[in-house]
Amino acid sequence: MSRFRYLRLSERVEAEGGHRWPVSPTHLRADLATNLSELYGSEVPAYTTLVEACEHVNADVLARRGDDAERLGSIRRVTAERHGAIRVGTEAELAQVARIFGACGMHPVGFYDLREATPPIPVVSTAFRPLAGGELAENPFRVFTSVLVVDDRRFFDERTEARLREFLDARTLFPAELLQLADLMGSEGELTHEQADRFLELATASFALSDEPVDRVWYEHLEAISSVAADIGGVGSTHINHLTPRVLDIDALYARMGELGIEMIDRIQGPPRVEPGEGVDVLLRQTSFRALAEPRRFREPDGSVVDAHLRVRFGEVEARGVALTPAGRDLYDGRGLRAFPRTEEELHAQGLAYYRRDDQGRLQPIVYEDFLPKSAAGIFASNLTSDGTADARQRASSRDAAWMQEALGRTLHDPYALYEAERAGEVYRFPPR
Ligand code: OOG
Ligand code: NI
Repeated sequence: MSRFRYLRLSERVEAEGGHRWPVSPTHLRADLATNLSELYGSEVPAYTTLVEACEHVNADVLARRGDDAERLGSIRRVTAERHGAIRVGTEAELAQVARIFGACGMHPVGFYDLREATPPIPVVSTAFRPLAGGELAENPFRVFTSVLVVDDRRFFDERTEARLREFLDARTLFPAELLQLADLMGSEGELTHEQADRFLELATASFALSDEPVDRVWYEHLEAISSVAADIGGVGSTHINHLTPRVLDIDALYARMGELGIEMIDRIQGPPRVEPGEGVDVLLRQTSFRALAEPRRFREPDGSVVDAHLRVRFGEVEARGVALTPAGRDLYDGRGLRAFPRTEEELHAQGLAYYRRDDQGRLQPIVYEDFLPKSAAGIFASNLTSDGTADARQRASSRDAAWMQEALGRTLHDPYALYEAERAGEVYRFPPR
């Protein structure tokens, strides 16, 4: 990790003329996103190529389409926009993640069950993100966060479950000082610069790829079941699995990455391309480059440590469209884009997508701020070394939004309630738990 140097707030403050205002959650979120981007770029060089290619494509789209290019977010927002993906093992770890991201004004939204994806993955997930339009405009950093379902018998037999629990309960992902600083932000609503620096240093380090040796036999046992399970339960720390920039024309980006010699998966996931004037971009489109072989150290049964490689982390890019209402989403899930009207006026009139009217009565789209992991299951699939093994005859363990909220120890927000409040121009209020 020697090449990585995290950005100190105090250095930036000096560059800004020496003001030392307290640090807000919004500020902390923007700085965490920047730091994680620096970190991930130092670990995965192709990520930096991807970010540069996105900036290039975005500049082209802006030059070509003018103001229209910014209807789904200002170029400032889109340039800084990232989503991360992390994976943890236990409810306790998930609750800690909620405290850390909570300090950055990122709250859990939505419940996703990846066990229903093809191939099935033994995790359930939520996404931590800002809730209000103004916060999203400032910096929309979001992190898709998955937790392993250790007691799902379709994946893990009793013995593996017991060993997983033992392994996971014995590890510490986040230092106590980081959690204390997170709670301080929670209660005070601000941190001093020194506290914020320390928070960023500890938080960023918690998501770095560790060079601690991985137990070969245990890792391979889990990998045969699911490589995501191995990535979570086979290693002693967590890390950013991918960090995804946003692009305004994902087809152009896909072509450009090919020209740069970076091998992409064979397609773009999500809704098909819509030509300008022939329809409306909805939800989320994503594509990725294949997982890279990264150096990792393994401990062999005889105790020796050897250098080897693992392919678990991949590069992903996304393009976002308008958010669909529940009716719009049902239509999309059932019949795809073919069934959709072609204009924003019609989408709005039929109650299929979320729009607001501006001062001049023009429709303004409300951006889709969430995820489509089932459509992105292709991204998982194309990056797994194997589909793993799941025995469909075994008992599934029940996991739902109520379970997730309990594990998080805080309100789990419903994405539709957030879009609805945004459309109505209301301030979204935290629902009682
Ligand atoms: C998360 C996969 C979901 C997306 O963009 O849909 C996701 C993971 O790989 O852990 O990031
Ligand atoms: Ni992703």
